Amino acid sequence: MSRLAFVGAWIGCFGSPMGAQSAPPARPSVIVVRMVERVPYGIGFDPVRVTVQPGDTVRFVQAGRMPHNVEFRSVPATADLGEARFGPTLVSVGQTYDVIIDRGFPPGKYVYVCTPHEVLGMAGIIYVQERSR
Ligand SMILES: [Cu+2]
Repeated sequence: MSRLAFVGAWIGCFGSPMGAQSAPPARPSVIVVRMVERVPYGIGFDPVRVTVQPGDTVRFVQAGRMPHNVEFRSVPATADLGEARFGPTLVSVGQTYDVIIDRGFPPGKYVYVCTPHEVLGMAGIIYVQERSR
């Protein structure tokens, strides 16, 4: 906080219009989750857990050779994921699949799996926070 205040004051010295404003609202972020296969821990989502805010995008990136997808298994009762509940299968390296955290994703805990590899423990969690303003 003190560092931010210092920077703000420093910018203000140069007459920037930014200097007089309060902190800008947080902008939507893209959070990358890679689908990986590696030794010795096997296949999985990396990172396994991510925390996001409404408006963010969770971007799944195929980084392995096996087909992977994202199927939500345990979500808040008020969630309405629509087609995002069962995502497409990614087959080629670098292919991506975006899950946009829109109104269908109210704050809470979202557990998902890769359908063909669930038995191997390929699962992850998205925590959707309240918008922090
Ligand atoms: Cu998989």
